[in-house]
Parts: sequence; C-alpha cells; structure tokens
Amino acid sequence: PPAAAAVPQTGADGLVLLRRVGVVDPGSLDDYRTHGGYAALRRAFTLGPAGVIREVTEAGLVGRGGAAFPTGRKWAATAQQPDHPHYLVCNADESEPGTFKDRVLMEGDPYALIEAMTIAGYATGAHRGYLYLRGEYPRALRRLRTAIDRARARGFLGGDVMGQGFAFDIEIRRGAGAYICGEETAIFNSIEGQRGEPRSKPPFPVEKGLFGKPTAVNNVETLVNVLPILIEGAQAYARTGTGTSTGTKLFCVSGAVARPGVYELPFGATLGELLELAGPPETLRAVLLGGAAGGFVRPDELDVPLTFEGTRAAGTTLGSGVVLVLDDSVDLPRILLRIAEFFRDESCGQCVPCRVGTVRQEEALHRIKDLTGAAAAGDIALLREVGQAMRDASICGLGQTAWNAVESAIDRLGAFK
Ligand code: L3W
Ligand code: SF4
Repeated sequence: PPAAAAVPQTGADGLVLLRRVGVVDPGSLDDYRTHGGYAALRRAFTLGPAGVIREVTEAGLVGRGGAAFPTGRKWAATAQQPDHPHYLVCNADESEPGTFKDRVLMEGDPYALIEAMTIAGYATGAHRGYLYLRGEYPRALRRLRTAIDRARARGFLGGDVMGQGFAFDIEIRRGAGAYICGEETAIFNSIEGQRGEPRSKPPFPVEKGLFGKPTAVNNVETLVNVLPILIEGAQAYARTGTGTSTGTKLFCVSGAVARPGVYELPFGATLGELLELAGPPETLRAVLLGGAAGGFVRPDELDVPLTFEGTRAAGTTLGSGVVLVLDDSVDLPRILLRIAEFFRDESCGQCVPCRVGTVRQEEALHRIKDLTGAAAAGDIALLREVGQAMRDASICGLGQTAWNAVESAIDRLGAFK
C-alpha cells in the first residue's frame, strides 16, 4: 500500500468519511488498498495500543451515535480493565427514524469499517469484534460479509493480522427490527440470545458489557473517523470543525428538500448552509434536528451552527445527524402523533415510566388530534407531567427522550394553540 503520509484523506468536495464511497469497488480489497486502505492499521501497529488511544483522544473524537461521549476515554477505560477477554461491538443497528448515514458507509466502503474495527480491537485489547447490523440492510450485509471473508483470506483478519502477531476477527449479528436493540446494552442481550432489553447503567459497558466482560461499543461513523485521525495525525484532524466538535459530520437530510441524502460537512457549518445544498422548500415550517428524540428549529433560527455545543445551546441536539425538513403543508399534530406511536410501539416495556408514559402521551395527542389540533384543557399539562416522569425515571434513552420532540413543538413552534 502507499505510504501513510502520501494518502490524501480529503477527497473531492472536501469529503473525508465519504471520500471512497462511489469511487471504490466495495467488493475489492485491492481497490480499497489502492485508495489508501490499511494504511491506518499499519500506522496503528507502529504507534502501539496506547499510542492509538492517545491520537484518538487528542483528535477530540466523540461518539456519532447521538450521545457524543469521548471515544478515547471509552477506549482507555476498556483497555485498562483487568478482566478478560475484552470485546468490541460496532453498533450498526441504525434504526433512528431519518438516519441512513451508516448504511451509505457500509454499502459504499465496507473495508473501511472492517479496518477501523480492527484498529479499535487492537487499541482496547479485544480479539473479537461483533458487528450488530440492522436487519433491514441486506445489501450492507452482503458487502460486509464479502469484505470480512476477503480480509480474512488475505491476512487482514484472523490469527496474525498483517503479520503483526495480533489476532482479531469479526462476526456479524443481525437485528430483527426492534429499535431498542440499538441501545448499547440491549445489543449485548440480543447477541447473548436474551430479549433485547436495556440493562441499568452503571456498570458501564467498558467495565461489564458483552458476556459481562469489558466492552467498547461504538457507532459505525465514529469508528470510520479513526482512519483519517491515524493517517493525518490528531492535530491535523482537529483543525477541521470547531474546538469542541472536531472533524466532519454526516447529516441525513430528508423531507421537503429538492435533494435528500447524506451530506458530509465540517462541524460548524450552519443549518441554513446545509439546507441550501439540499434545496430548501419555498415555505419552510420547521426542521426536526436529531430525530424523534431531538427538537425543532424554526425558520428564523437557521444560523444555528451544526455542532454539539451549538445545537445544545439552541435547545436541540445533533443526535445521529437527522435533518428532517418540514414545509408549510405538514400536519404537525399528525407528525407528533406518529412520533408518539413510534415510541409506544418500540418501548421494550421493561420499566413503568416508559411503558405507561408512552401510552399516555399517545392518548393525549390522539385527543388533541381528534379536536383537529387544538389542545383540550389539561392535556398540555398532562403531557408535561408524563414527559417529565419519563425523562427522570426511565432506564434508557428511549424513555428519557420520548417526550423531547413533543415538548419542543409545544414550546418552540407553538403547537396546539
Ligand atoms: C464509561 C462512563 N462509559 C457514558 C458511555 C456509554 C455510551 C456512551 C454514551 O445513547 C443517545 C441519545 C440520542 N464511563 C460513561 C460511559 N458512557 N458514561 O458513553 O452514553 P449515554 O448514556 O450518554 O447515551 P446512550 O444511551 O448510549 C443515547 C441517541 O442515542 N438516540 C438515537 C440513537 C439512534 C442511532 C442510530 O440510529 N444510529 O444512533 C436516541 O435516543 O441522541 O443522545 O457508550 O456507555 N462514566
Ligand atoms: Fe425499555 Fe423504555 Fe425502560 Fe428503555 S426506558 S428500558 S425502552 S421500558
């Protein structure tokens, strides 16, 4: 392969994570190597596990699944656990409504994820990686299976990766359509053959994860970022983006735009700039940022910077990169009801605030909808009370965020008036 320093990490149009998508043959390991593949793993072996973690930490990489936890800290905490074996889990369950970025990476550049998982395993002391793939992604499954088989046949996976004496292999496990199985501890239960129900945290997965052993669990996009970090170096990587949101981000733009799709932009671009690329509607009503667990942005707020800190300050979240654009023709109460139905349907039912709260929320929204969008006396107060109880007392992120979009629509868009 080409020397690491000579590998351009930024492709046409400033793309970093997507630079090989649509350019390489996703079935060809040779094509992947011609386009810089496996230069990052080679660099990882020269840095050693602690050196890899140092680079990832200094780059400021944080999780791209929605919660933005520092990846270097997660890897360091896993690596230092005395209990063995350690495991790596890639969360490729991508089930957040409106999220389809990991699919594009896995279908278009499958070896990148395989290489990044190998680096993560090396850094955290794991010799086995599980790739937990959304069940409804058959093309990604085929391409990843082919890539894993070919990488293994050529010594990039297996007992002696690249002749460096490091053993690592990857097993794909498929989800079966349950949104909750994207929650990190529900993934563990699912892989172990149990019901896909979240576990209480702490203990965090870094200490007790898959099979009760130390586990690093990362989203697909998070892992793929490790490749440019190792090749460019942490400092060069961190020059893109802002001080606290470094690098680039994939955004999933859908709804009332002319060109829906996955867009890669440096952190710090504004929502308005992203909409211009996608072709905004003539009569913008609102943008749902961060998905069903996120919040609404009004047309007068399009200068919000697309960073973790910027969206938080604006009362919403980047989440997993959902940008759902609504024009004036939308029936907002209907959309909120649809979100509430989704959470009620996908609640695993394990804890009372979420199991009951998501039902009560949907009932209240039904009443409002039946009254053609105006709130009946007491229903807004009930929604707030139920929403707060879900936020405070639910075990996992599903229940904790199930009221976010409804609250945001009431407070920021003046819904139900
Ligand atoms: C060690 C500690 N590790 C936290 C780890 C934790 C996890 C990560 C984040 O996700 C998000 C939400 C939505 N020592 C630790 C520690 N960790 N403290 O850091 O943890 P947490 O609990 O903040 O978040 P989470 O429950 O993992 C909730 C987003 O998920 N979401 C949507 C998901 C859908 C997708 C998709 O389809 N691709 O991502 C729904 O709620 O944005 O922020 O690894 O173990 N002291
Ligand atoms: Fe299950 Fe909801 Fe409780 Fe999460 S919050 S464990 S989805 S019942």
